[in-house]
Amino acid sequence: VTSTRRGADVGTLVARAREGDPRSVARLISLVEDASPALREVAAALAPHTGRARVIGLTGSPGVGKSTSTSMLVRALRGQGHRVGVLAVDPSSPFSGGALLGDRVRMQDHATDSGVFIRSMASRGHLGGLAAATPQAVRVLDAAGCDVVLVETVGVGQAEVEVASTADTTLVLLAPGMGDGIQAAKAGILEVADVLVVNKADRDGAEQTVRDLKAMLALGGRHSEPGAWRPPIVSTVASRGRGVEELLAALDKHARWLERSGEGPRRRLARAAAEVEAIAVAALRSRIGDLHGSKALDTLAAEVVTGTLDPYAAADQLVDTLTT
Ligand SMILES: Nc1nc2c(ncn2[C@@H]2O[C@H](COP(=O)(O)OP(=O)(O)O)[C@@H](O)[C@H]2O)c(=O)[nH]1
Ligand SMILES: [Mg+2]
Repeated sequence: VTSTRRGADVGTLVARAREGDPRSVARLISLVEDASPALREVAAALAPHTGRARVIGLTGSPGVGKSTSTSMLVRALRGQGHRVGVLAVDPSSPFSGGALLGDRVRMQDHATDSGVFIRSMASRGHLGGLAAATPQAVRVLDAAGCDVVLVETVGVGQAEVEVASTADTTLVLLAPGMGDGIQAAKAGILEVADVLVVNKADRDGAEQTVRDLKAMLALGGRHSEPGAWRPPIVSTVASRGRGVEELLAALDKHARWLERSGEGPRRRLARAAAEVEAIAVAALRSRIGDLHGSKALDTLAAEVVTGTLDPYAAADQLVDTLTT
């Protein structure tokens, strides 16, 4: 048994996490986030207890209201009796404690609620970064008995694609007057959206944003294929809890569609495959790292220099030595 830095062994931590002990949950997330030497043992101990949580991703530009919406959803889901986990994945702004979600006061309600786990993820040098650490953290929350895990990710670059590959259902948030509709289309985030949320519906231009989105959805893409899910557009005022019923209804509808269409199991399979692939590629990369400057590589390089070997054949030989 690998002991973790602060004493308790992995088996004990997982057992305590499953009883809902927040400190053990936090400790396990730190272990997977730091890619601790105990990572493999943690992953093995969690595996039998995972696969039940529903993962909902929230993505969108900074300031659109992801954290406020997350808080709104936490409250509503707690009201339905669900245990909820929250992961805020934002490499640009590491949060701490009570400041995690936008609305400090409201989150303090959640802070004393044992049915809610909230954690911010920073890329603490994890092999493969946040993309690799996030699914492991989701597993911890899943094993800890969370019925729903909300993953908030800032929508820049590849982040929205990553959250989509982690989530069962992806919410894409937009707000009026941010030029978001057009940006969304450009970035292709409409393609990853299962539910489109126009937040800040109390602001001018919200109806126009909804119309823009409808027009863009009508243009085609994967949503227009036969039998495809057509993402509903839900208007919310997250700061006042408005629209939460409609949002929950849209989430429920999508959950039912995922099961009925077989897309749910397909997504989970694709997610696991991507996870295994990423870990395998990282392992191969680290082996190649070991080879850098090694005799095997130098010998092959010398043959390429003299023309005895072409670089493709040399690479094939190198790959063979790595995988056998
Ligand atoms: N007017 C208005 N402001 C909102 C609404 N939702 C969130 N906000 C405010 O928008 C700001 C950014 O919200 P936040 O949830 O931190 O955005 P995030 O960066 O996407 O997580 C905060 O000041 C919120 O109080 C809304 O529906 N209407
Ligand atoms: Mg936020």
